[in-house]
Amino acid sequence: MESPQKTSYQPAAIEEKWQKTWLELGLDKTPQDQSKPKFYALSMFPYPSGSLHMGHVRNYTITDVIARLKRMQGYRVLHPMGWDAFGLPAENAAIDRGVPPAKWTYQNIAQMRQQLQRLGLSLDWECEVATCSPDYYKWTQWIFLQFLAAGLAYQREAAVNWDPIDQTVLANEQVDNEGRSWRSGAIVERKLLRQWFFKITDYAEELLNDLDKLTGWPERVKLMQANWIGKSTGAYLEFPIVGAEEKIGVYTTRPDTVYGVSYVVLAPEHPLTQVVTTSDQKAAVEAFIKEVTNQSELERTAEDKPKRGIPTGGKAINPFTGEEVPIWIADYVLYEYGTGAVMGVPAHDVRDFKFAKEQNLAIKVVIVPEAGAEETLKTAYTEAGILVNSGDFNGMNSVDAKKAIIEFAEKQNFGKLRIQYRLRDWLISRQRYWGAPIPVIHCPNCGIVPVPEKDLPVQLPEEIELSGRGGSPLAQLESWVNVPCPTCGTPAKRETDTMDTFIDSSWYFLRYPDAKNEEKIFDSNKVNDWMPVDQYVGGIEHAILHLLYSRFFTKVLRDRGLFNFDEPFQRLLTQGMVQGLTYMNPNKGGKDKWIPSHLVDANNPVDPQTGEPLQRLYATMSKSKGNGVAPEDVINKYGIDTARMFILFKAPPEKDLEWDEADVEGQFRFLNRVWRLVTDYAAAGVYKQKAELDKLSKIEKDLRRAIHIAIQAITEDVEDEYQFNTAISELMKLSNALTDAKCNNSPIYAEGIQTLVIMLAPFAPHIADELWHLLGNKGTVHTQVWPSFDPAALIADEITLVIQIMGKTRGSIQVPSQLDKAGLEKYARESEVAQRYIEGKEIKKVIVVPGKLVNFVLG
Ligand code: ANZ
Ligand code: ZN
Repeated sequence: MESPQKTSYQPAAIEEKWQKTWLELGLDKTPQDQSKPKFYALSMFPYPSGSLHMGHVRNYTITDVIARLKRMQGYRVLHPMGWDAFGLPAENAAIDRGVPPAKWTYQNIAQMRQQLQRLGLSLDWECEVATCSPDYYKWTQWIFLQFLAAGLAYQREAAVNWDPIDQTVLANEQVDNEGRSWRSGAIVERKLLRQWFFKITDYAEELLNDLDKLTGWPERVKLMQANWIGKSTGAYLEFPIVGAEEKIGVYTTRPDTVYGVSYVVLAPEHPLTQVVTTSDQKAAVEAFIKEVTNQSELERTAEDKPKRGIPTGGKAINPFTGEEVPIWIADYVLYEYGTGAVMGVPAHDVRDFKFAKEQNLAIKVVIVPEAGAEETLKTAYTEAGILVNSGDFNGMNSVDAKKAIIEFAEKQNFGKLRIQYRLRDWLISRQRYWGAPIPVIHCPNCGIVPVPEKDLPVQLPEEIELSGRGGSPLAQLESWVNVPCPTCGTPAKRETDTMDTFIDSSWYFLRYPDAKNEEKIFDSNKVNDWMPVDQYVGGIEHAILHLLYSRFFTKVLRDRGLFNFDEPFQRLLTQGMVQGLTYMNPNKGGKDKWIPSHLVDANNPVDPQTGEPLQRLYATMSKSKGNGVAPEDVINKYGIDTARMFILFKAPPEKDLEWDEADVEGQFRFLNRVWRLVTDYAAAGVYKQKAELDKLSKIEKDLRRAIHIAIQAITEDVEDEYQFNTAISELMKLSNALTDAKCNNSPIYAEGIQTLVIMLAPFAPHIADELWHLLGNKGTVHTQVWPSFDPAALIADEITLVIQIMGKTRGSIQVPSQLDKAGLEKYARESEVAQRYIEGKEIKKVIVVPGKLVNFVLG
């Protein structure tokens, strides 16, 4: 037998050797045979910014451990990677550097792919996708046409967030709470533009209801989605306008307060403002509208800001009371929500109360907490209660009154029940270059004409000048824009908007199972086979939009007959942030207060400029705080396996992780201990004989128990909840048990060493394979079957029994594990410990807790 020489642990050499071997063995290839159950392990694909950071490393390590584990547990695993490669940053960077976005992006991809490959992740690179590649966005465009055909894509004029620096439309979530652009920092303006939308509101109800199916999702994420969808149930009520044909429809969740209406408010954009405004108010109203339309939605609805409004001079009639009330317009009423008009009930709505106080409008109480309560108010009473001053509905409670009032309105034909969602249709068009062109042509005869499928993809022109200003770059390229209409041949124009990059990432997981297909978006059989994703891993920052859009796409494409499942992601793990040691100068303000850690002496943390002492804290690693740890530095120093072990051991996956060099060092030492343990054993000659279980010594039995307890505990830790930190603790315990065991020539010891190496494999894949090899095994440890435990081995021969006198612990004894209560009492009575206290005393009672203790109560 080969007797390996004793060597020290050399991570770099081992990594190179095994990564090469894995490639040769095709270990990471997606198996095509259907005999095994499938497991689809997916990390959220990265934006190719150019370099990998620690957050990526953590994300992909978690998914990789799961993928490796599932392979060993007998699954065929799909574990792919790709690039979310379209988007504004590439374009901006390209403008700064004069390099075309495509070139810049592909360079970044190449660089990051290399970094990823160095991590030894078990990814199948054959299904790699890049959303900016024509063979991918061809299908993004095809999906757009599916939406168009289904009536789920439409154009309309919309008040949009306009970034005056980047000259582009921003989504609401790209505007921060100060009303600034997330990229340029400019104060966002409002602008009316013709835009493309996807009708996600058609799926609001299903998107909400199906959250119940997502049992493998964190509750917190489901709640965030539910709130974003924001279902509310209320009433649509119509208020006739005095002196006009039209009626103002309002949406209210409190129809029970309708007798308290003292005014009606329209959003400034509401078309009826023209109708209701009297001539003497016209100039003032127009000035007000102009002012308001420049504000972002956030500015308009901010809690702390005074509500601004102006009377139109018009009057509306409360259909319940016949009373005439003034019609106002106000900034806090949003045109995009409900009907864009509100009935003002100051007594029972905080916002209306404030507004009425400021504008001197009537406040009429119609709800009281209980019958007979006083009817004066210092603030709005917004709870449910009993109706007063409400005609026939007096004395009813709010719940019944809502129903009765809606019924009455229905009968009288001026209102009905209405369900309303906060979710709006998804504005998908961007006036940008680096995205998938929207595949339609505008023809003067035919209107909007979809680009025929055979002409897809509509390629992005490469010979483009990017200035970074002045609307869509594509619109400036005449040769690209002007085309004959595909239907009638008349000179026509291409759509020059590109799609929101959230569209690219809403379906990439559907392409991976059949990434090379040139004929179709994918083979339905393959997608039905692999989908849904069994475990999705990524950042909590995608808890709302990316996940909601992906769910929406899945439902639409299902309804187009492309596959047969309802939800894309069975289980979701949102990993925590990686935090770095951060230095802050509390005397400095703004971004200057963060002192990059490479400028600070850890033993004496002072500001290098001023000498002031610095505060130490942990914060999410970022360039701006200068607190990042570069993955390559850690890997060069300790190796990939140590980095993985640290990441997995330091915190459970969903919790934040504080990067700590001492703990990294600790994991490095552990791997070195395992290295010594296994190589010492291997050097002594591997003992292959089978153990005779009925002839084991006590030492062997104890070791076997330790091995099987470890198998049980680790298997449970890595199942579903993915408690990798406790799994690694168990590996440490097993390693210690082997180090201490005085039976290293026993087959049980051999079993222990093998089991340790096999269970180490998903966590520290390179060292595990090297040790596996040094133990005289062929091939790779990663194709080994995950061990299962023998329940019989878990049972201890002896247990520790605590002896108590009058409830006080006095000592403990070892007793056989299989005793009944009487047997336990007998052993306890006869023990030296008990004898010391009970000799010559009267025993009034003996309490026996099987498996734990015996307590003597004395007289
Ligand atoms: C009258 C009323 C009386 C209201 C009362 C509340 C309390 P949710 O639950 O979020 O759907 N509202 C309706 N459309 C609006 C718009 N476009 N812009 C601003 N506010 C609007 O909120 C529904 C409530 O928000 C509606 O119920 C309406 O005010 C207001 F004691 O109507 B309520
Ligand atoms: Zn035409």
